[in-house]
Amino acid sequence: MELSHSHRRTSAEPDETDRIYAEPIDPVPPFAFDRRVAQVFPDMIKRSVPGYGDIIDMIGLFARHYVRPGNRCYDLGASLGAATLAMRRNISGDGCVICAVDNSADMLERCRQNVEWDQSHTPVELVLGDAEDTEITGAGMVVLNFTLQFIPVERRQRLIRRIHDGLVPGGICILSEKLSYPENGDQQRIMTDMHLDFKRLNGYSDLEISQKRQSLENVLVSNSAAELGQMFTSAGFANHFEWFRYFTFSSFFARKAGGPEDPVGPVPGGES
Ligand code: GEK
Repeated sequence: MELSHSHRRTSAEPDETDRIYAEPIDPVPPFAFDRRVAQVFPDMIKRSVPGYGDIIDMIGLFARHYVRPGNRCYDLGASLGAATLAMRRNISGDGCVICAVDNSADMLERCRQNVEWDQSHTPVELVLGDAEDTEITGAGMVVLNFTLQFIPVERRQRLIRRIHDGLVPGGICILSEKLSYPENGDQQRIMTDMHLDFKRLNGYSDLEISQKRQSLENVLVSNSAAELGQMFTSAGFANHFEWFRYFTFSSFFARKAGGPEDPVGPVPGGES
């Protein structure tokens, strides 16, 4: 399989512009992944999360490098399936299955359309359910791309442990999150300001930015990088590190002990 960006598009439908918070709303309801969000989600996440497209592309490359024939892969909080398709387009080994899980029926319905539209061959199981209840087994790769931040804080460690336990030796977890900086007020303020400017640069008005921020209060709750690192360590991962950061947006790589020292990805006819 050649490396290229030619498969970057991940939606069956062209992106629809996010205008959900463009008009005044009073009171602003808590953010929910409902039908309106599902409709505009690709546009919303690209204009709101710095580096999102690059993280998706690199999830594909991690899959190419680490997923081995026969592995199961999980995309927990799959939304419209961008990470699922990135993995799918990069897995060439036989016998792999990708399990895409989301607890929003509206998001999963659009994910189903995107998976049906995509041409690559690895089977995808679509699961309408809670990431916390998903049985994880025989996993070569588990992706939580901006999902953990929506799960109650006190239950996050349990999920990270379940992911670790469900990975095969040498299997990997990619965890992307918006971070908080409790020990560095200056950094928190500067990175937050820069992120607001990033959203303005992408065409969001101050009203949209402020209403979206209100809607996410107590819905999206961030951890610090140190807290996430501690979760990986307590769960038993052999190593973990941050491979990406852009303002407050971060992505971690964590690997379970064992497996081949230097995997080169699924080589046709190679070991399982
Ligand atoms: C992407 N990963 O495009 N169980 C299952 N799904 C959940 C849960 C839960 N407990 N809580 C929230 N979700 C995607 C982007 S978006 C991130 C992920 C964002 C789902 C929720 O329905 C939504 O689809 C997703 O997690 C979070 O790579 O919008 O900032």
